[in-house]
Amino acid sequence: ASAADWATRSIYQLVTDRFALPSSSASVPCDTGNRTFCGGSWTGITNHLDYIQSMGFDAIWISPIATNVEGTAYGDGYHGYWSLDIDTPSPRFGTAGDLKKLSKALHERGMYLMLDVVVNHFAAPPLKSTPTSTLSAPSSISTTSPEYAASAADLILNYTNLAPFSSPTDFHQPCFIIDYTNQSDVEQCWLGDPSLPLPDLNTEDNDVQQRMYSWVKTMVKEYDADGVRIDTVKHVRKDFWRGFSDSAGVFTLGEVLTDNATYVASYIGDAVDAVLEYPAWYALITAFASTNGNLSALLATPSLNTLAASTTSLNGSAALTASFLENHDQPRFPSLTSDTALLMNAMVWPFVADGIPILYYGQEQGYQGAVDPSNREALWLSGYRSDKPLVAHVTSLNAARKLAMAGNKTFLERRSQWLPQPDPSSIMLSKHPLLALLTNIGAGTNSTAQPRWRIPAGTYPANTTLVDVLACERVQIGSNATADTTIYATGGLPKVLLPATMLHKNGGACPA
Ligand code: ABC
Ligand code: CA
Repeated sequence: ASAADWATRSIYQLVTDRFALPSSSASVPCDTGNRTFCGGSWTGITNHLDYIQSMGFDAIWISPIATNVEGTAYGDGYHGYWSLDIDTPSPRFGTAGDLKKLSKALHERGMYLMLDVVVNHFAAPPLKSTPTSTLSAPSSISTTSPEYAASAADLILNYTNLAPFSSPTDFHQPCFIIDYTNQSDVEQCWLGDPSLPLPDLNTEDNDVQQRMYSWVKTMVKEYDADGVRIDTVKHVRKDFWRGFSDSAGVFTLGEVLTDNATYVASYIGDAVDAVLEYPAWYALITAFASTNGNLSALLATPSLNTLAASTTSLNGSAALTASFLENHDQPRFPSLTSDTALLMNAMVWPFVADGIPILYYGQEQGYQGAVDPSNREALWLSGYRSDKPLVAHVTSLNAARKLAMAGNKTFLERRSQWLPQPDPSSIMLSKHPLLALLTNIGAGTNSTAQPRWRIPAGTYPANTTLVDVLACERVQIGSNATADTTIYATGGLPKVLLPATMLHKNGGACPA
């Protein structure tokens, strides 16, 4: 599937090991702190597609499928990012046949499959391990510590287990990235640390490059994937990626982890089809993680689409970003605040923003895991309950976006726009015909202090009846075509508005 195909979609991101057990009757504990396999599998996912689809998602992104290293100082590669053998799907998650069945089951439902691929590195536990790093000291070694500074060249690694690249010359010379502002360090030095080095693939080598290009092509074909999420994009020279993306032959979504919008935008089009919206994510967290959050930071975040349009060789109106509130690398939002009104507001943004919305599994069940590895809880422990308030919230948000697409042919092309901020604790994001009214006043503020929104005259015609699809309540635009319409918040909750006429056709959101 192409970028334009993906633009209409809504993605559910999951960690295969943590999403669903192969047999639904079993209930197995999963202590995230152990950093080991909990038993989730591809068959488990296949058996729970109803759960995902009934919330309105029409694509899934699964964690990397390759066989990973086990028994390292930081546990096992249950998450998939520590490649050992990229030609063999991990037997931990099932067989190649199971994965193909998942792909087929998705396609029968009209859903897409996104694979996650790692090119930048493999993983190789050192033969002599650093004694100070153990599971009881789980945070990574400080880059200022003596162990880290110890020459990476002293590492004794066994490359022979790695497949298909098993020679030191297939990798860059050992050195750990210390200076993230130095792009050649970022590209040529290694991620990881002395306790678990991540050998950095020599993507400058022509043979290595050709083998990775044909590898991705084979992967996509073998599992009939519709798209590819690419890990650690900024750690490989930019001009490696376009050929890689073309070779994949499907939509590519890159991870460029930084809050620097100009930097992130420079990868769109020239390297990959789209990027994860990390810059706006940083602002989103700043805005909603507390009732003192700075909302204008979100308004001030430069648009990746605009930046990319002026700095890269992009053309067309394809979706260029993907928006999210949570993922497997960042603390879950409820670990930052227990205020459910703030959470309900922050969750709205990815569904009204320009990017393809992504929801990280477990968010709909109110999971609260903080930093990695706590944010990778087993979903089976939730019972996959669909009567949870956040499940309803997500379902309404997906429905609103789909109704907006159905109601307005230019919904996807028209860039979203922040309307003038009416009040320090309220903001309004318009992506016509959708209008999101957001506030970070929080749930605890008494009713007289609720903020107000002011929908500028002309946003909708006078007398338009809008429906807040979250509460299924009507909101009336005033009869005076030149006057703003003022709306007050209740309980610090957000509103997602659509013209009532767009709701009648499809059911789903609010019954007419
Ligand atoms: C494990 C443990 C951790 C432990 C660590 C040593 O080992 O779980 O507790 O601290 C995989 C696993 C992880 C694992 C790592 C390392 O490997 O999932 O559990 O951590 O072994 C991708 C994936 C991610 C994956 C990898 C590696 C890459 O999504 O799941 O991790 O295959 C960098 C990369 C980014 C990568 C991320 C984890 O690390 O660029 O691709 N994600 C700065 C740098 C970023 C850097 C980030 C790390 O720190 O610029 O490049 O990301 O936290 C902002 C700035 C940012 C800045 C942040 C901190 O502040 O704008 O630039 O990011 O203001
Ligand atoms: Ca690299």
